Amino acid sequence: RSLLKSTAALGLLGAAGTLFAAPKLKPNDKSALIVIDVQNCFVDGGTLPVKGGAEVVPVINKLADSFENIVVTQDWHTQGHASFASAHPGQKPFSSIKLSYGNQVLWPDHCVQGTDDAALHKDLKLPTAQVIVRKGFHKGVDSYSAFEEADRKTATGLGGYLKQRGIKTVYVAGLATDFCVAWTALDARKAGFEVYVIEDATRAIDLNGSLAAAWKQMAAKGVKRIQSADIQAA
Ligand code: VGL
Ligand code: ZN
Repeated sequence: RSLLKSTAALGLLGAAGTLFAAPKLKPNDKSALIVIDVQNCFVDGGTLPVKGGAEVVPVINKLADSFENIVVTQDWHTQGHASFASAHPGQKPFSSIKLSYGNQVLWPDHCVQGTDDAALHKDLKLPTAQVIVRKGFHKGVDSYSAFEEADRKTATGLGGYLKQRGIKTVYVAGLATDFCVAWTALDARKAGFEVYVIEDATRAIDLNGSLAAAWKQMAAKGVKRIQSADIQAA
């Protein structure tokens, strides 16, 4: 009798497992996937490689099938850009300095406009993407965020574009989790969007604890951290 009882209990547990499994997220016509900076510069062989950067490509290609609206970004710097260590005599890549608009991490020269290094990764297949936003093209100002430059004044226009198209929810993927993905996600919240970051569709630079700090800041601002498997496959 007790055996019967526990078998029944196990059965119930099993049923509960299927009944209460988290429902998948279903992007709709008011959702957009924002694919951040999946460019040659940020993968092996590029000028600022992010560890495992190319691994996001198949994940993003598959995710794209679930989205009606897709935005792609490209880091798109001038030669001699203010975010390049080489533009500041005596400075080394991955150090920080103060510029007119605040602190700036200095990077190796990367993603220069029109170079193969700045091109989108050749295996990224997003035929239905509707707009490509380029950012960081003002020589004196960086722009990690796809919404607003680092002076925190100059808009890229992406917020207006998404709003005019009736988009309410954005899902952010790409490179790098702790810089351009995080800044974009935070600015999307600031602009009033519901925001998900798809963790396994991102890879991080992780400079001096920047990855943990970015997740903490995003959580504090209501950015939701999810995995690609949480999204309903097409
Ligand atoms: C990025 C550092 C410099 C990024 C861009 O895409 O996360 N990081 N420029
Ligand atoms: Zn950059």
